[in-house]
Amino acid sequence: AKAIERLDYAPPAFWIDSVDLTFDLDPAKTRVLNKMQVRRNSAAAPQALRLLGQELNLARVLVNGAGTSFKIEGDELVLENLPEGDAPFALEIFTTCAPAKNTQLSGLYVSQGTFFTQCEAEGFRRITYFLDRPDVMASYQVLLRASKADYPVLLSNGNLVESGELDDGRHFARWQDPHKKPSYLFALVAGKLVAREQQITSRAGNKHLLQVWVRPGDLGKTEHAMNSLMASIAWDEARFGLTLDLERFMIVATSDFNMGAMENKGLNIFNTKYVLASEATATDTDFANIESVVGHEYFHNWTGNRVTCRDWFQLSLKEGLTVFRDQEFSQDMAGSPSARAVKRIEDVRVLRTAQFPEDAGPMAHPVRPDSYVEINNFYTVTIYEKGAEVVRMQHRLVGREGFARGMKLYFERHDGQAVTCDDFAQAIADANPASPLALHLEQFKRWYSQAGTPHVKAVGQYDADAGRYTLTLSQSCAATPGQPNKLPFVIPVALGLLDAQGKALPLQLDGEATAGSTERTVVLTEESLTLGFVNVTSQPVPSLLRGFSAPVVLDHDYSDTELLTLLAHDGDAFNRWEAGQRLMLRIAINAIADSTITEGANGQIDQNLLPDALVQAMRAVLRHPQLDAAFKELVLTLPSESYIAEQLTQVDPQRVHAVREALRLQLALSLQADWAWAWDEHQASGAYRPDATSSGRRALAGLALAMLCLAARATGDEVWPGKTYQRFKIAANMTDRFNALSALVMSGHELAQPALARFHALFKDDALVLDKWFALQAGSTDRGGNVLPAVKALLKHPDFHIKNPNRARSVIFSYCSANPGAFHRRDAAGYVFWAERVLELDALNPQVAARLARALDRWSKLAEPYRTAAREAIARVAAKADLSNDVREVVTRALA
Ligand code: DPP
Ligand code: ZN
Repeated sequence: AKAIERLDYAPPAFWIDSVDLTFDLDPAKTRVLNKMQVRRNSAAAPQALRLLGQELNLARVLVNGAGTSFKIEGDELVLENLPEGDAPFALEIFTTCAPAKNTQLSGLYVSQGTFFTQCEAEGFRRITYFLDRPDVMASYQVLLRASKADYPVLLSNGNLVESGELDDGRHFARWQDPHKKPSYLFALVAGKLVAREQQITSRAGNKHLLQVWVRPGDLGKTEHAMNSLMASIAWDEARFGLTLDLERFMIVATSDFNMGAMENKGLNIFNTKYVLASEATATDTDFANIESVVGHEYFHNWTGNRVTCRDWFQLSLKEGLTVFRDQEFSQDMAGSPSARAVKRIEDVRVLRTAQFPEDAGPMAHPVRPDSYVEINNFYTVTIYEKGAEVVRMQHRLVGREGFARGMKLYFERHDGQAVTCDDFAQAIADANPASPLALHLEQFKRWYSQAGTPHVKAVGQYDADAGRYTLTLSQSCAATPGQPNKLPFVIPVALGLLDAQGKALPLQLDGEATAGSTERTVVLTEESLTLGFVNVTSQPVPSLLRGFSAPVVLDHDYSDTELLTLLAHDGDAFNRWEAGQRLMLRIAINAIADSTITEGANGQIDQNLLPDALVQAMRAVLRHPQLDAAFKELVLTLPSESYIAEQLTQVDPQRVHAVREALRLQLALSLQADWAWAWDEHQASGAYRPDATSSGRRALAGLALAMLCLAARATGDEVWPGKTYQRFKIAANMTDRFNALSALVMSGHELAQPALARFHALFKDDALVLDKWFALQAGSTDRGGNVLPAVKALLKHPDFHIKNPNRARSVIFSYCSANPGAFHRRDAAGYVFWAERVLELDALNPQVAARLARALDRWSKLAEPYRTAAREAIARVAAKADLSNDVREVVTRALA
């Protein structure tokens, strides 16, 4: 398949004003009658109408009620003999499809006896022939007909206008969407479902019906999703003045779903993972994710649905903005400044462990890509998370109120339109004409067009006699595929200065009459910028890139003492955490390179690597009387193996694993008494609540237990594993239970086996909990290569189903993508396993297969023998003749 280029965009040659769809739903053969009102786009040159369709059986095409000639060219239905002029004409197309055979889960498919659709990005063409592109927006009317006994609930977008009985035990429902929409937002659901309902009245006084539809046994797990939906609606009204524009808003959950969830107009379809929760079956993280994903999809109703994308290159227009909005929502829900900082740290951790590697690898692409073969491959952390950072920088450059003004202008200008990333930035800038964003708008847009993670190098120089501190910031960005040279970015750098005692210093730049506040944001636009701070009475410690004010790597030659000062005192919680991470990262990197530090026969390093001062500093954080538990848990967690690996030019994954494990063991052993204290101190009292404070306490207690079990493994102590097993058995909620199970499994204690067996027996009927059970084992700490055989055994488990994406991810992705220490084996068996699974999945579900294919993105950074073996495995996949476009694009880029 050939690449699609952004610059080739042309408006559609025809518009489709309305669509009237009739479905006769049958798993084996569903009949779809599609009646459209079509007219020529008078602005485009006269040409044939080319409708897209995939895996459809075409039975009939009528133009204004009469037969017409047509051609099929690949995926296109080509109509040449259409009425002249730009008057609308009726086009009727009758096709059938086979939902039961649809294992790709794109288009119309069946999951556990219920029909679902997934149309983003290009699934609608698997339902009927259409101009399946986001800039064609139509009014939809949908008639659903099906067996009433098998499919008692019939749902589609918008309002239910009519329903009733038909002959032969069938029934029907007619739905009408009051809003025009692109085809990717179409949805239907038909099956045996029940709903939790809620009537609400908006601030504006409008009444709405909210529904969360699930399988009958799951109704008891929908309260949190409903609460999250109500909170989302209230938040968007309060923060952005955006109200719900529908009488009815529905969420439906399915177990078989490629993504997390989908924002279909008025009929969001969700992966059950992001709907169902009870304290007995869902962890605090699950609760937080549900809140965030429900918010995300709801916020799309404006940012994505009311204003949509002109073409798929603009995907981040809706995704980056909507991730920014869901991040802000979660922060506002978390409440306190420190809980907000915890959320920010978690978001940055995702960006740095997943997006930075993407930006440095073969799949690197700008936030607004220039070219793709398969758009499904571009639902990436770059489009989503980096896209959100690009919006966040705009927010910073115009301020909170300015950003709200910009959003208002964006909707005034573009409501009902399909627009571009440029249109968004323009609206934010135009609403804030004096802002640094408006001043540097064209240059700022390089964040959309240039791939790669910029580095900002900071060099400070203190002149004691003059009381002057000079700080030079300079930027650079490495080449990425297709982009050898980068031009300077607009980089907001929030900063402060601390004295040696950790006190924040008032900031006064050269030429300023008086000192201002202790924090400011400077904007780096040139290759370098020199700042002169005056009246600085002692050597300062700079706190740079506060709150992670730009998605860059900050290089500064901090001394250990400076970092310890920041860790102990920085008023910016993000940088306080960051100082600890830098200290531990530095130790890890030095140890990895140090050939005198050797691994024993068991692959372990038996030596202390952390200096005493750092252990003491970690203890001080752990025991700190004021810091939040959630923050402590983040500080006391070492940088991940993948993040450490990204700092190296050549990666020996086993070495990285061994060093990180040695660091973890040292923290476990040297802080044993402190971990025991932390465990005792953070026991919950009262009813379970998933709020930020209580979940932070559980997270720290969970880390403590993991460390105590790890230490016990080294000392032979049986008390803590015993206590952990006890906690596992009697835990009152899934978070505590799973943390205890995980502590036993990850420390490799023999009690892990009975605990796993017991857990399986308890939850064998709950698919989402079984996913955790599978994922924990596939993600377990490798000891002498024991994880791969365990993973292979899990694939043979009666509860393993490769066609179910959640289950496939829980085993295969947890091993290949999330467990580097177990996956990168010297014998290459992990890579062989990977190649087999990519091919196996590709025959069933190319989207999921292509995600897995990316597990070896960073192969060229690997040391030998991994590098050659990984490349061979990729080449083996690439050699397969009939690969999907999805996987083909990933492996081709990887080998380029
Ligand atoms: N369902 C995906 C999301 O909400 C794609 N739109 O991000
Ligand atoms: Zn989204």
